[in-house]
Amino acid sequence: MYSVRMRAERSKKHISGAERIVEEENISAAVSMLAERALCHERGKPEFINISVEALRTPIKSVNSLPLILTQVEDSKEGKALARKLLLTLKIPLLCIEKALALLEGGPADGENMRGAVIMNMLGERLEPDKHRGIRASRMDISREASGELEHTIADAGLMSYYTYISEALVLATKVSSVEGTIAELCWSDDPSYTAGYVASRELGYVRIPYLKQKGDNHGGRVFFVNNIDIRNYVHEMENTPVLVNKFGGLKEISMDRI
Ligand code: WAQ
Ligand code: MG
Repeated sequence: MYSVRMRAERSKKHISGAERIVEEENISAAVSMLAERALCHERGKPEFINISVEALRTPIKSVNSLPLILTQVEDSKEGKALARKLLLTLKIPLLCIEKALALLEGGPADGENMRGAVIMNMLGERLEPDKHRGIRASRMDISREASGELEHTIADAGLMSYYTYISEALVLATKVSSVEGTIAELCWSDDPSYTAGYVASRELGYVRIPYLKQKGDNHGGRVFFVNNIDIRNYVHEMENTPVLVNKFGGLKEISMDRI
């Protein structure tokens, strides 16, 4: 199997990134699909596109996706209130939660978006070695069967127009939560038209929140909340261990009296 990865930049600023894990005969289709993605992004035309293809030499971890939990909120204020509650339920200290929200609101790389994620410990300290780039979860994908199951569920929920966003984010969050030491992840998109985000964790699943920012806001990002990690091992596993989602974890409801 091969890892095919794309990232696009303009004026040294991150525009988009995406990746697949494919068999040899599907490499060229994946490359052209990713090139197309890079060229038609709402954040702008890239001046630099990097697409890499690499044979995977480590065994692929096959996992079930996190369960998907759909929530409804009126606006980003309500969305953030829900995200705070979920993170508190997961025992993330309020100080860390507020710091993470403020970072994503203002652009965690000195006012710009990062290419990767912030790693935050339970003291609110940022552990990612490069505060501009951040850490990228990488080498992950979803099998055709699992994406078929996910597609059914998303279609039934009337969310088909967001399918690519949801599928890619669910795969990423599943990989992130599978790395030992991750307690939770907070994310919202940096695409100005896309207001949705999520709080993901092994304990509660992928809780999708339709509004975490206002339309038109081009800030976004990810924070991985961690406890007791060795940063080098953590980053190594996040970037390198190949993960394939082979089964969709299903649509779940969350009992709101827990949060
Ligand atoms: N690893 C770590 N951080 C990443 C990665 C990665 N592979 N890819 C993106 N990021 C960070 C980076 O800082 C981006 O600026 C930020 O996340 C947002 O990336 O409807 O679209 O690709 O359920 O814009 C979530 C909601 C959508 C989906 C997330 O993220 C839904 C999204 P984007
Ligand atoms: Mg984006």
